[in-house]
Amino acid sequence: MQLYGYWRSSASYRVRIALHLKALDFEYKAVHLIKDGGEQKSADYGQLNPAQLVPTLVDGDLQLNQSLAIIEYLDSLSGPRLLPEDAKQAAIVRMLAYDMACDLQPIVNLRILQYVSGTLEAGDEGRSAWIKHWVDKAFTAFESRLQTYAGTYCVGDQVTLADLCLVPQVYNAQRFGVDLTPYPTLMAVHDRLQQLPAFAKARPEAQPDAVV
Ligand SMILES: N[C@@H](CCC(=O)N[C@@H](CS)C(=O)NCC(=O)O)C(=O)O
Repeated sequence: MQLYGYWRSSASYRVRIALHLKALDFEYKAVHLIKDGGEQKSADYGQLNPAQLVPTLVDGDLQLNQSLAIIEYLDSLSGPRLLPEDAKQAAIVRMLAYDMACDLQPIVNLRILQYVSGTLEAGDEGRSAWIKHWVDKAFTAFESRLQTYAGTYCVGDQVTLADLCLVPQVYNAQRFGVDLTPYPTLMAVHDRLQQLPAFAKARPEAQPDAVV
């Protein structure tokens, strides 16, 4: 199996956590999202993902984009289930996962930030304000959901897809200096997840392409 990703990419980070939780061997192929305008835009990488985004998982003749589709595929292969068997619980897990992966990550993704700061001329200050605004919106709702659903982790006491989607967005928010003290439950769950070996191995700074 090969994972094409980037150390700081939150969508790649989710998939790395899943691969480590499932103890699946994989070869990490770094795609530099910044160098020379971004390797994700190269013709070679376009063969792997015409949307010019990471991650891509290659498993034999299967070539997959979209981190949530990749994680559901990995979930079907082995190891502890990231989506509960119970249909209602699974729907709750998906709801929290999508809060992060569908309603937050896409609007703080690199190309959006480049458009805001560059094309719309908002600069670094405008970019920071944008990130803070949307993180606060999403994390306020998530903090509220956790009052209902959290146990040790986002939904009860088992690690689920929701946890894989939360941790990378916290990394991203911290990277851009967002104050996370208004979200104590979210941060408590995050801190417990960070104790798990699979989450530690998946951290951006632990990747071969990390620049720290
Ligand atoms: N919905 C996609 C999102 C993928 C995505 O946005 N990837 C980002 C990194 S987290 C990317 O490749 N950005 C490159 C760019 O914006 O040019 C997924 O979950 O895989």
